Amino acid sequence: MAQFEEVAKKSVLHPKPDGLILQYGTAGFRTRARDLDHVMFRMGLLAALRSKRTKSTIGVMVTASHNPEEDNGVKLIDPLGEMVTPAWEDYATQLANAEQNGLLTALKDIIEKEAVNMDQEAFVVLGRDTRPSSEKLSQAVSDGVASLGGKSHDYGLVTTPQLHFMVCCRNTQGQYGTSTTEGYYRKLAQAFIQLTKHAPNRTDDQKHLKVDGANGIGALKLKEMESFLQKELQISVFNDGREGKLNLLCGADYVKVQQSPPQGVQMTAGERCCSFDGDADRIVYYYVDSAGHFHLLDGDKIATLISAFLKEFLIEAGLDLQIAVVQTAYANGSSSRYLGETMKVDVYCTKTGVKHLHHKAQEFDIGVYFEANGHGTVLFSKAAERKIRQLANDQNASDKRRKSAQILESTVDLINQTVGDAISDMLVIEAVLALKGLSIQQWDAIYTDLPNRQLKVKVADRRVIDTADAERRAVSPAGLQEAIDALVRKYNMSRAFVRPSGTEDVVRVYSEADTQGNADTLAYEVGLAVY
Ligand code: 16G
Ligand code: ZN
Repeated sequence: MAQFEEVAKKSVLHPKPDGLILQYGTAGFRTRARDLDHVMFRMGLLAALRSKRTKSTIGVMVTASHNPEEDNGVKLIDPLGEMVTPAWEDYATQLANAEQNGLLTALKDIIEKEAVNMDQEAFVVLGRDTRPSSEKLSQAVSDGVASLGGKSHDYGLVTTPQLHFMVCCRNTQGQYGTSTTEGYYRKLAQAFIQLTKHAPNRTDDQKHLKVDGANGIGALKLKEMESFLQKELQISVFNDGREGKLNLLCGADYVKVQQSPPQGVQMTAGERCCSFDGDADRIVYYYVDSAGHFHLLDGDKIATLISAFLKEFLIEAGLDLQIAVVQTAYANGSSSRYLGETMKVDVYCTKTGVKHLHHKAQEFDIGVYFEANGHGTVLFSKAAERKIRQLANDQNASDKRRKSAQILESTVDLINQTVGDAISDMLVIEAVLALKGLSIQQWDAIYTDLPNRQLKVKVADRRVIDTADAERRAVSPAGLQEAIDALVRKYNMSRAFVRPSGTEDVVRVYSEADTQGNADTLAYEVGLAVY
């Protein structure tokens, strides 16, 4: 077939280094940029097949998120803006690892297994982060799409969540929004302005926010968005990429893991600051107090703030909708306890990785999901959304109920339901703080984090570690969990677990305990037990 001839011809221009094996991991392929050209071409092929199979637009994002600038990566986005379905992750791995002379066989194998109609058209949208390698790699993706006769549209520099948004808009005939960056800014800004009308007396301090852009795409996009916000939020962007290196000593991952402020942000006591990661799908907040102590408000604090807000207005509106919070093993024990015992919402734990949380959150009327690292969003079921919108427009309802429903409706519009989104989450948080009249210190004081520590350990083969119970227990190698249990028993209010990373060749260790010293020692000891 002519199509396959074209693939054969073009693939020679994107050769696979012999013997290189890569895995479609937690969030796609991720490794040194120089090893990725063939993967990109092949992901173009796969995206074209997925598009034919689903008769929908598929997204391909070129980014390595919070990884160092020298790395890159790629992930596929399914029709409704969600992560590509697991069976296709396996195809991605097979296709990426086929040696050059086995590529067509691997491709035909997928076509056969999925009964892909090759006469169907394919349409793929592309996006990329600001890494120097991203443009060329993105070109390799579109070569792949074209060699199967597919068409593509390149959005160029966009945040990961913006591309998810575009895919969803395109496949829902514009119901979710307009599939341009301007459409995205307009939708979010309108919802934000609508929402903050319910907090008419915001001071200049409350309207001002400092953002660490991790020297990445988020900084660029925030500047583009500024005018749409009509001064309702005044953002000072630091680490905007003009000088510093992407993710180096800054960004959400750095701040969360180091538990210290990023370089390059001038902070004064009590001021609200936040950090995005390299592709702007994560956010954490923080401040320094008057004694100079650093306070981090991570994904768990964000989940608590947002779910408390939603719950309050659901009650005010008299809407009987079930709300649940989904977390991972990394969630601070204090947060899970507060959510369950004080706020009385259902709390669930899943494996690390957005797709797992997202999937679980879909089971509820309203599913709030956040990883402690700051990746998360809120999902509203179709029925929940319909009830909220109906009440918001119901002239027979009491003013109080209608107004509460209007607040919920604007919140729905402000949230990027396709995936965690630093820009959207930031606007939600800013609006909630404004409506509730909370300072960042008051938000922080809702509950107190247990001191905790994260470490990574290099081992010969991280795959020997197998986990169960949402990664909270190690089932192999034999004896490891017993060793961890014995260590944990030595400390008060303690907990620890290990898991193989899905994005780096390391084992991650997490601990928490009554004091920082104990959490540190426990993590260190568990690290030794793994080694
Ligand atoms: C990826 C995941 C993130 C997860 C992290 C864990 C997505 C979009 N991103 O960045 O959710 O927290 O991996 O990395 O799923 P690790 O497996 O190396 O600890
Ligand atoms: Zn990211």
